Amino acid sequence: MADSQKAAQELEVLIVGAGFAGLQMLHSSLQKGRSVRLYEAGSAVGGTWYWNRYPGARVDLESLEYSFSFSSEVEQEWRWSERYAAQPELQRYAEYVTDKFNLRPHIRFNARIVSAIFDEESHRWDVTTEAGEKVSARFCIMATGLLSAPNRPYFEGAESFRGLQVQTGLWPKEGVELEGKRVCVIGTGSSAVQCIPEIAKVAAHLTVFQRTPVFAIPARNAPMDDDHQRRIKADYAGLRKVESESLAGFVGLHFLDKPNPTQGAMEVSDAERRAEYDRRWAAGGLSFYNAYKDLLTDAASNESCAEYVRGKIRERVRDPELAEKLTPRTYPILTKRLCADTGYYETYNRDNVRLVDLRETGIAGIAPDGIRMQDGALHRCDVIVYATGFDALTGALDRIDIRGRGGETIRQHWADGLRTFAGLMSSGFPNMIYMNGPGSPSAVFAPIQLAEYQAAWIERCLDFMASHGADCIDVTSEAEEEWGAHADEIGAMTLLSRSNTWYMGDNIPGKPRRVLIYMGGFPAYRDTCENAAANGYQKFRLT
Ligand code: N01
Repeated sequence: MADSQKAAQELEVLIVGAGFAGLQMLHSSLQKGRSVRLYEAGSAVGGTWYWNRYPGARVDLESLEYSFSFSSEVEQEWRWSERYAAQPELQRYAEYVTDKFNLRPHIRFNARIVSAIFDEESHRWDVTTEAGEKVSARFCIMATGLLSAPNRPYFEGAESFRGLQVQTGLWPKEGVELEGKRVCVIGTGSSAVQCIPEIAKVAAHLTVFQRTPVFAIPARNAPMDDDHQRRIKADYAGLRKVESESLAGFVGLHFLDKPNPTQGAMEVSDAERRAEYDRRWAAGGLSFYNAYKDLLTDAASNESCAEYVRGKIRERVRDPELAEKLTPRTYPILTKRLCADTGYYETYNRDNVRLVDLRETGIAGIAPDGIRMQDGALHRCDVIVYATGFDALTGALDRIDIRGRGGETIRQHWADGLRTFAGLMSSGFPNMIYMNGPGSPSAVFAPIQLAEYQAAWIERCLDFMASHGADCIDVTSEAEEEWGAHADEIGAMTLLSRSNTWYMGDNIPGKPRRVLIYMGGFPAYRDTCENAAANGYQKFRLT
């Protein structure tokens, strides 16, 4: 290989993933003048919003909050058309940011990374794409997404199905013909809650297979009010400051006066509590998380909220028996990610929609013409939609053959449960840094804001290394242990473990159960990261 070609394949920074986190990292690395390239498995930018094109896909945080804050020009220039942007608009936004900062020449599309092997001599990562391209990088920044490794359970006979089988998280770019079709949807998580009402509108018949009912709150999406948008833009910095001091990174724009709750739900009178829930129900969206400070830690407080939402389900579904089947009773509200819905429960009032409760009879397998149940029933269909979720947080990383010191794979490293320091690095995997990674607050904090913070942290770290003549950074196993124990302790103070959820790894057979997200809130997380960097990165080994 000619020297110039070789140089082109030797990067300082290699980024994996062109979602919002990867784009942010690419932009900041370029600004620093680093030799950097981003590898993306898809053919365009957008990450989650590139892959999840199912009908009804839209963000569940308000777009004015779920957006980049690093550039006030971007904040002012981009006009959101709806309160919660839909997938196409979010992808356009990602494209706009990519072009505005001229990121495209630095991205390799259709280039899925399949392996990353650490060379202990050179302190570099040898990285290979699916097509066999090899590249060497000093640092690997894994912006691979927290919900990007789709989980598709296998049902016996699936290959015999004569119709079409699709997954919400890998929705075909060319779209799926659903008009007049008989459709089965498996799963009732956030993806299902969004696509079920849309599919029901066009399909001849829709059958939904529910294993666990969910709590959903009306999103109350609407065209963006221009005055509202103008008001927010007039003091975006103020909003971002409030967000960054909040536990969740978003406040809900109806609740700017109360970004962090100070009271417990049972500290107020029944009437006051009811009024607060009514206010949040009317405003729509996920602000229930912020209604009281103890909804995720106190069973009685949690139950007051759960019972409020159960009452609403009874109001929304006409048939009381059906309403009961759709009502969650076996786990605390908010411990599974709350869904923001648009007409989800009402969809079950339609004549062309049927709910199959898998607690009554399970799926036996897939026949050529539909889904066969253990009680012998056959649900005929033309299309099966798997809305069955993701191997969350760790899946996008451990599906890559990542080998650190001594050839240990990341899968081996996590065999008995997740091990990271602050969701940033794992011990024995030097110079590899995760964004929105497992063990960070990613799934319970605004992911764009977290990525912005992490990108800045990474840049400072790389600058520090350069100015101290270090080319290798590894987190100590003590720091990793300490963080894991702390995250477990905080997790155990919540009701999270009373629920089977991807937050705990429960949805993937064989995945070790350990809290995969940091529940201590962003301000505490940021302090940890800042302290770790203070005094010469004492929690790390620099060589
Ligand atoms: O996945 P999920 P998702 N047989 O894991 C069921 C974000 N998101 O893609 O609960 C039958 O929540 C499973 O049943 P159970 C958001 O953070 C956001 O919907 O395990 N059923 C469940 O009902 C969300 O939390 C938006 O008993 C099976 C469903 O499939 C996260 O992504 C939109 C099954 C999976 O639900 C994941 O949501 C979409 C089986 N073998 C997603 N296996 C926004 O609104 C699984 N299920 C922005």
